[in-house]
Parts: sequence; C-alpha cells; structure tokens
Amino acid sequence: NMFIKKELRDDLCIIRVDREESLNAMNPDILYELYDNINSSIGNKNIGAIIITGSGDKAFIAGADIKLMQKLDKKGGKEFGELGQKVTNIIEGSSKPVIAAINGFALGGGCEIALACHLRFASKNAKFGQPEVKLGLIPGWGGTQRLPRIVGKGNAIELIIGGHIIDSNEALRIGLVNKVFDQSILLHETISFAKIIIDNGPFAISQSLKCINDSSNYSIIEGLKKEVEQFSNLFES
Ligand code: CO8
Repeated sequence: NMFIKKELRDDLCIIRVDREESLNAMNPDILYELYDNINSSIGNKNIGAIIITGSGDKAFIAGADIKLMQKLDKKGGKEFGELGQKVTNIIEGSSKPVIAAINGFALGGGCEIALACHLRFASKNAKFGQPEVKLGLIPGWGGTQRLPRIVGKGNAIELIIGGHIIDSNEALRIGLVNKVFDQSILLHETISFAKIIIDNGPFAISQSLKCINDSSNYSIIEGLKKEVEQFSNLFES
C-alpha cells in the first residue's frame, strides 16, 4: 500500500486514504489500492465493518485528481470513470457495513465515494459538493445516480448543476450525512456506532443492506417479494 493506510481494531477495519499533500485526491493507483483493501476486508471473516476516512484534518477526499484528468482523452475518461465506478460499486455492494468518516472536503469523486458508503458521519468542518460542472464535466463515479436516491431529485439537481459547496449543517439538513460531530471525536463516534452494528446479527445486517440496495432495481411488488423471501430465510439461521 502506497496511498492507503489500513488499521485493524478488533473486528473493525479503518481504511485511510493517505495523500494529504493533495487533499487525498484520487488517481488510478489509489483507486486500485482502495478496491483491493475493500475487497480483502469483505473477504476477511474477522472483519465486521469498514470505515473509510482521509488523512489529515482538511480533507476526506477532494475529488478525482484534476491534474491527471487534464491529460485524458475520451477513452482515458471512460477508463477513469469505470475504475471509479468499480470502486464505488464494491463499496455499496459490500455485505459488511461501510461507513464514511468524512473529516473535511468531500468534493466530486470524494463525495461520490462517500455516497457509495452505507452511512456518512461528518465533522463540523466537512464540506460537500459536486463541482464537476465547473470543470465542464459531470459526476462520473455514481453521483448522478446515488445522490438523488439519497437526498432526493430536487436537492441533487441543485447540487450537481449548481456546482456549489455546502457545509455539514446543510448536508445534514438535506440528508446527505447521517450525523455531524466535532472533528476531534468524529472517528471515535464512528467507531462506537460501527461496534453497535457489529453486535447485531451479521447475516441480518448483510441481508438488510442487500434488500435496501436492490430496491432501486425493482418495482415495489418485486421488492416486497424479495423482502419476504430474505425475511423467511433468516428463520433458518
Ligand atoms: N486533484 C488534484 N489535486 C488537488 C485536488 C484535486 N481534486 N484538490 C486539491 N488538490 C491539491 C492542490 O492542487 C494543492 O496541491 P499543490 O500545493 O501541489 O498545488 C493541494 O491539494 C492543496 O490544495 P489547495 O492549495 O487548493 O488548498 P485550499 O485549501 O486552498 O483549497 C479546495 C481546497 C477548495 C478543496 C481546492 O483544493 C479545490 O478546489 N480542489 C479541487 C476540488 C474539486 O474540484 N474536486 C472535484 C474534482 S472533479 C471529480 O472529482 C470528478 C469525479 C468523477 C471523475 C470521472 C472520471 C472521468
């Protein structure tokens, strides 16, 4: 690992994006490392939950690496977009809860990585936005799909075509984050909540996540059918 610091605390894995000098901006190397670390944590039976955070006290992830994107053509843009989507998809699809501890800027691709997490806890100084339009781009790592599902279509349109940055109070108001804490206690509080989740039945947790995630692909009738199937399966365990 060059850009990721991984720490195990009992049955909890803390994955830290560690490129503080660039506000943890993501390049392909970091995306590959993040993917591998998430993947191995999901596969590790000793790990019950995953926390993603950023190094330093300024940024969670300030986005995709802008300097690198300036050199991309259409093919390169597609590859970089698909790689980021591969990472956000594995996060969202994780059978173990993934919590973003958002300790500062979560912009562009950084906000999209947070959106893929199952829960978002933020520090008071955190800032959020999808400023891609200011660069002549649109969100490419899931923002147009996940943001409206989390904050509603109207709020998502406002953020994506406005391109402006919001603070943690506004993020809490629109439901972009679950909770806000002082930066000094953010990680501690995130860990405490992760431990509460881990103490609940792991299979019930993973099946809850699966039903909720899959709901966007189903009609309500199909979704309810899946729900009752999963519900009844749990009587076997
Ligand atoms: N990419 C690369 N470097 C970055 C990035 C970034 N996204 N953000 C910050 N940095 C670097 C700065 O260049 C600077 O490095 P250096 O000292 O070498 O110039 C260092 O981090 C510190 O940053 P600042 O000096 O700018 O710090 P400030 O406190 O003055 O400002 C901001 C902080 C407001 C966060 C500012 O850095 C900023 O605006 N950054 C860019 C934020 C942004 O626009 N992010 C979205 C990028 S677009 C995106 O993520 C698209 C995702 C989908 C991709 C689809 C694939 C094609």
